[in-house]
Amino acid sequence: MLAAAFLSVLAVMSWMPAAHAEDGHELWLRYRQIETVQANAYRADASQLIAGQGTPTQVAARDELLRGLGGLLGATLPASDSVTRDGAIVMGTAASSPLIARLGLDLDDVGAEGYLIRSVAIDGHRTTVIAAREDIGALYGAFHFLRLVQTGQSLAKLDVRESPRLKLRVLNHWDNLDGHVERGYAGASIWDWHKLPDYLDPRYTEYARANASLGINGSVLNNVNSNALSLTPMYLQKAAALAGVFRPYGIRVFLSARFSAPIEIGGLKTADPLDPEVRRWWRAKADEIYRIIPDFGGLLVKANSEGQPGPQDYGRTHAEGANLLADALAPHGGTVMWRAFVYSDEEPDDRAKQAYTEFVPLDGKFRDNVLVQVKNGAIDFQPREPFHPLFGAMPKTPLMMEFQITKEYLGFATHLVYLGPLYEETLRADTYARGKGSTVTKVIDGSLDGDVPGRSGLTGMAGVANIGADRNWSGSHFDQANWYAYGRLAWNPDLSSRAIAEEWVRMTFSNDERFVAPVVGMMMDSREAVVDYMTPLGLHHLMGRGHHYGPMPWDAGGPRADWTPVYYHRADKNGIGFDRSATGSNADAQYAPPLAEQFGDVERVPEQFLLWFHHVPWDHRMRSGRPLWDELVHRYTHGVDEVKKMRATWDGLSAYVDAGRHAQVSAFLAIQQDEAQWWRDASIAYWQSLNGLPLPQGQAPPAHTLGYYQSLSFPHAPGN
Ligand code: GCW
Repeated sequence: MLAAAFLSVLAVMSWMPAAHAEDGHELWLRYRQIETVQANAYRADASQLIAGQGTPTQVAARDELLRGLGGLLGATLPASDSVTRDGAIVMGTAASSPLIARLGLDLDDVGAEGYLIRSVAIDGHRTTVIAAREDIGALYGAFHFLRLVQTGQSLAKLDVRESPRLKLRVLNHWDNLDGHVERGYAGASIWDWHKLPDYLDPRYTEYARANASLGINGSVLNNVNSNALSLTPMYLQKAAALAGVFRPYGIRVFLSARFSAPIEIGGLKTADPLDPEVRRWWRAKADEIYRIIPDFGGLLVKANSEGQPGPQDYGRTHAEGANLLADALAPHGGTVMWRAFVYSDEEPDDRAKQAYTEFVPLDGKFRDNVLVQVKNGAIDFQPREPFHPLFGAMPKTPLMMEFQITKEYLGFATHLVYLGPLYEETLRADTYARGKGSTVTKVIDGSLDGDVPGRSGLTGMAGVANIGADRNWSGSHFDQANWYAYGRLAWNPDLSSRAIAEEWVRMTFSNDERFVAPVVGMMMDSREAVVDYMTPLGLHHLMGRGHHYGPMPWDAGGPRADWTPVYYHRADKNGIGFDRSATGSNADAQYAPPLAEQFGDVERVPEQFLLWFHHVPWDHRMRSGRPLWDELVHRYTHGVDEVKKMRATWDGLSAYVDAGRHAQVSAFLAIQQDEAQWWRDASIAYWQSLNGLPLPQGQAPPAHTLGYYQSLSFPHAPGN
């Protein structure tokens, strides 16, 4: 029987057509049939499935294994109640599976979301057990097991024990109720608010599956620049419908709250956090939300930042504002994620300093169910920033990391930039807050200060989503890798970005080593390339005003100085860079002493942050021996050359990718090359207009005059 099935599979495979064009919709969960010899080997370790279907989550886990293994191995996995042959897979919890209960596995310390995957013998048969304490752990284990097959790993002698390091692993959607996505480059919002709650687009389930495959367990549905309407009954019903779709996949729904909602939708005269009416209003609102969405996750708030209302409008602090909402949510177990992305509307202090200045004095003043959500750097998701000085500076307050997955400042959807190395660089940065080894990861996972008396055990990571209605979800095939890397790092911040890239490439494209190695290489080099062609050596915030598309280092004027590039580069005929040392804004003093000293010393600062922390003359001697000006030009050119290399690499790989995806990536790389050249040339033309210096030997002049670059305008650039 088996042999016959095997032969028929071979027969099917022999006339399988060559790779069809794919549109990327299936993400990393493609489950395409793997090569025959390997599939046969796997079939010996995946010969039957014993798994419950008593709850929606159990059904999801079981369906995923059947779908995944069915696709990968090209054969339907028989489902059964008992282990009758070698290669059985038993999945579940002690409650859902008598077999797992019987094994008495030690599941005590895997937690509610963790799992074990073990090779064991059951009734004399080689068996793989995917066991968890809760159904959701088994679902996560199912995805892990599939990943092993998708990435070509052995299933013999498995001994995996996994649990997430962070409790909240959430996506922040900057999606407006009208379907526009702020900083979205993948089309409109996937939430069809108008048709919700009655019509549930199948995409919602696909979204939930994809996120669950990474362990993402929360979704903030609406933009932090929020509309109070999202808290009205009509929109809560719509959010509840999404919560219902996500629930089996372990994903809870959160909403961004507008601080002035009591006025706008509550008819009150004030939103003062200490006003008894306002407190009553929020408590009633929380009760109402939980009546509609019983497992609602909580509220995310952007307050007193970029014109958003907040507690400071009433002379109150961020802590008083956060605690207002925290008190309302606490009886229901909800969490407040209060953003630290703030900079004063009036005070012209160095913008890099303002979050620290406002938040450090509030350490210890937040309720237990508040997380302060801090962007990775102090300015704004630039291609490279030093880690935010708040990390390590608020030992009594759990801080949550906010990464940006959408590439607002990194070339939108058309530049191939893998963000894994950016995330990893931040997470591994040493804050020196409690001596050497006080990494940002230890700050956010609570291991650095978790034992500070009175501190809550909340931990979390947020990623600003790059998801939209485009068929490929993220606007480009390679941008899917950034969603993937974010999710994997939120589960385990110690994973290496290279290992994650490799996993993703294998699952998304091919296990062929001739493809995997060069593509992983491209991805790993891509982040440094974008730093070089856009903002080398610590330069930052030099992009077009408002839409943030393309270079505009000359831009000045307008409502606020700290929205303009000239504020950040401070270049003139003598030099360039923002002096954040003791002779300047002294922002470096916000870091722990050993780092503050290093950053503040122009001789010791890492060169990648030179112009972030120092204003130096154009002939400042670099470690390469070149003067700064030559080094800058060299870096710009190097960035462009890296893109040319990526193009050449990708062009040579068409044999390993379906034509559809290959062609789109090729076209986007061509756009990236043009735009990298544009960034280089426009930047060089502008700096030369200030410093009057000649180009170093062998460096090509900009293709156009400065006037040409300055004449370009993009009123309809996306995401604005
Ligand atoms: O990155 C900047 C963006 C704004 C965004 C803001 C924030 C949601 O340009 O579009 O607003 O940061 O993070 O609040």
